[in-house]
Amino acid sequence: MLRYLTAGESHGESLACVLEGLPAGLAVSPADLRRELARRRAAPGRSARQRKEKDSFKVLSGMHRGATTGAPVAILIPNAAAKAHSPCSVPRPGHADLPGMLKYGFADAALIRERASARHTACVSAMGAFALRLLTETGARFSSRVVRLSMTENPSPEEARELIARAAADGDTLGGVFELTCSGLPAGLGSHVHHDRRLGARLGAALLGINGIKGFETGGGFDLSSWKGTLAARDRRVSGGLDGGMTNGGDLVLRCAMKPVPGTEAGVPSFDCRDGRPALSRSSTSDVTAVYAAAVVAEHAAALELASALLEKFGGDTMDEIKERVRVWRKKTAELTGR
Ligand code: EPS
Repeated sequence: MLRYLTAGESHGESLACVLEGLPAGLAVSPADLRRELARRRAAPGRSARQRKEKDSFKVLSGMHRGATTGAPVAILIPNAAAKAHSPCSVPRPGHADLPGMLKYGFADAALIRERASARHTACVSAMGAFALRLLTETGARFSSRVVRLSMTENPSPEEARELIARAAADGDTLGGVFELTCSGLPAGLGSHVHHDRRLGARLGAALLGINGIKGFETGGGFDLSSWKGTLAARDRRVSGGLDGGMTNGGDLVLRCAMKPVPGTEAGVPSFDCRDGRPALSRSSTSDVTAVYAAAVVAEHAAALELASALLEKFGGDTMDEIKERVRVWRKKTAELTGR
């Protein structure tokens, strides 16, 4: 089993995370981490802050000569935009500000938003580089694509650029839908026996845990409700790689809907919690759209969950052991299914 924790505030000194449960002998290079962090940071639609953040990182533990040792991997990602605490008494509607202030008893929204920020997803991407490596070493391949940006289906890069530029000019933000595909996963990850062991539920929790994600589908998703059973049972796209909470050897297909970032430059009506008077909540640094970045983070969050499920199924303390067990399992399932 893999487990991890992240820590840090959006404009605090640094982000930190610990990933525990990796086997020994997983080769992960600084270039692997840099590539995954850059895919997230440089995605279309990001705020001006991303030109400042470099997402430089330091791996503090758990590695020796470019490979994991089996000990916890700790990573530090300093914030280039670190700054002194700046209190705010106007909660941003649609963000964690107000419920967080009520829950934790603060009159200062910054004490909530600093941690609720999606900045911490840089940690997910850094750790995701390890999980992706583990999965690709055992034969899996990931990809993601934005299938809707606001109202536009399958936007081309030019269409996306234009939509983003128009929304930025209006001081507005855009949501959308992205799709993840993971091919080459061995059959039998997850389990049918309990709700919290079903892989679809685990992946749903991982992806709905990413800031701004409001909808989650596997395979045919919501559209399936209008299909007839006789048709659905014959179409492999229906299951999206999961049957009964387990991988079935087909491509895993997941989709997420992301809301538009609710903090906008144009502003939305709110109130000042010092005196209850109406106030405008404006955000000049929001991402115009976080959908492209979230698709990358979702690959990483899903990879962490899938790597965990793979380690549960195959066990093993070294990559060599795991790879051998996966090889034997693939041979056995191929013989059983005739594929
Ligand atoms: C975020 C708001 C923006 C984004 C930030 C996520 O930052 P700021 O707090 O400076 O307005 O730039 O994303 C990142 C910094 C990042 O690296 O992803 C938010 O409120 O979620």
